[in-house]
Amino acid sequence: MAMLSFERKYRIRGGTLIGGDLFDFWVGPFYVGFFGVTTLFFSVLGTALIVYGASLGPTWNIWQINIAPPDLKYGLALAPLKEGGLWQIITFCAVGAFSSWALREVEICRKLGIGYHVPFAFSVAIFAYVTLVVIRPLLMGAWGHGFPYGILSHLDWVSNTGYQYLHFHYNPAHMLAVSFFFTTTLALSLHGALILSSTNPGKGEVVKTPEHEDTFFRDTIGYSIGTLGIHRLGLFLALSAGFWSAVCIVISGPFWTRGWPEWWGWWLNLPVW
Ligand code: BCL
Ligand code: BCL
Ligand code: BPH
Ligand code: UQ8
Repeated sequence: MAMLSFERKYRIRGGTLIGGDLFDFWVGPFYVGFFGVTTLFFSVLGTALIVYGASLGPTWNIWQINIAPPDLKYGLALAPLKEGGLWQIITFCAVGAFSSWALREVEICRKLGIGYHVPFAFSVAIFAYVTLVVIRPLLMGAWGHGFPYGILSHLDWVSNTGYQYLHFHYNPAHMLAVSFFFTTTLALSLHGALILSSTNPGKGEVVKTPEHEDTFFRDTIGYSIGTLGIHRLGLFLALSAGFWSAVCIVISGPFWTRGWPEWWGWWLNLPVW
């Protein structure tokens, strides 16, 4: 693949965390690196095992394919391949692939001399996934508490797990997570719209400045958080959404085993009513 002139400037040696120069090269647009190789290894193996699991039946219907975790009776032990063992190996591959992907991002940041913000943010998503399939099952004593790998079956798991706690909306950490997801979308819609409004003018008009952007919000709501500030806020909102999601599920079971509506008893029991 032909290189753009700026790519020649940034495609420099070094910055690797492991392996020195060994995998320090690009294939087409992709940086490889040691962690590119491990990403590819875990991704191909994990995906192949999903396809193998599907081939065991009962269906090739893409919506219905399901790789279930082991029965609860296996606890934290390894299960036979066809009774959840596949799910266990796929989970291992998935954690390996996602962590490798994050570390490959770190190496790319080091080469470019930029901050680690993106891999840090991705690690919050990985943390949410690991909470679902490793931390919570460990705390509850069985791999069977992880979610099944299937397009529809994982939705069944969410619904069933929700109703197990009678009314998941009453989970206070779930409330925070949901509110942060909504706020993130509000912030991105304002930001996307504001940037386009000033930098994508009609034919014959000039591009406006950050002053215009600030002024729009001062005129509208009396305050502008600023051009750097909105990115800090956006990152904070998105990571809070992911973080409180992990919290809301890890406390369901290991910390609170009854219905979530009951948790609000502390409020009703305040001596002030
Ligand atoms: Mg889910 C929906 C993947 C965890 C609740 N979920 C989806 C679908 C997609 C998916 C099939 C759209 C997601 C999306 O746009 O995301 N979910 C998915 C993955 C994980 C996961 C890969 C994971 O942790 C590894 N989901 C969970 C956990 C619940 C959960 C257990 C809380 C987060 N998910 C729900 C609910 C819904 C989904 C509720 C839906 O309504 C929706 C759906 O339509 O389901 C049928 C944003 C990300 C992107 C836009 C980036 C692109 C991601 C692509 C689309 C992912 C493809 C996954 C592919 C089919 C998986 C196989 C990988 C191969 C083997 C390599
Ligand atoms: Mg709820 C969880 C919103 C109703 C039961 N619920 C969540 C949270 C989120 C949410 C706060 C999921 C986001 C998340 O964890 O992302 N719920 C939500 C909303 C409503 C709602 C807005 C609503 O009513 C308007 N929930 C209900 C009802 C219950 C209920 C009341 C069911 C009856 N809800 C549950 C349960 C759970 C949630 C149970 C959870 O477990 C879940 C949660 O908090 O999980 C932590 C985090 C993101 C991830 C886990 C994705 C990780 C992605 C990984 C790292 C990368 C994947 C790569 C992929 C494979 C690559 C594909 C290949 C490429 C495309 C090439
Ligand atoms: O590269 C990226 O983006 C382009 C990284 C990424 C990120 C990043 C990246 O830098 C960041 C900052 C985030 N995600 C952030 C977040 C949010 C909060 C912090 C959070 C809401 C979120 N990501 C969510 C999600 C979801 C949801 C909601 O479900 C999905 C599906 C994703 N993120 C997906 C992705 C990918 C597009 C990308 C990314 N987020 C990471 C790509 C990657 O890791 O590639 C290496 C791995 C593979 C190519 C395949 C691995 C295959 C496995 C071995 C087998 C499959 C197992 C799986 C468990 C089966 C699941 C079946 C489902 C039907 C349930
Ligand atoms: C055939 C093959 C794969 C060979 C590989 C060869 C090899 C040995 C490679 C090793 C390295 C390796 C492991 C490569 C893996 C290659 C694979 C499999 C890649 C998968 C890629 C992947 C995960 C794709 C998912 C794409 C997707 C659906 C993303 C969803 C997120 C969204 C919505 C992205 C679209 C917008 C975008 C591009 C944003 C980026 C961006 C941001 C955020 C920004 O702020 C900004 O402004 C400053 C930009 O402009 C500069 C942006 O572009």
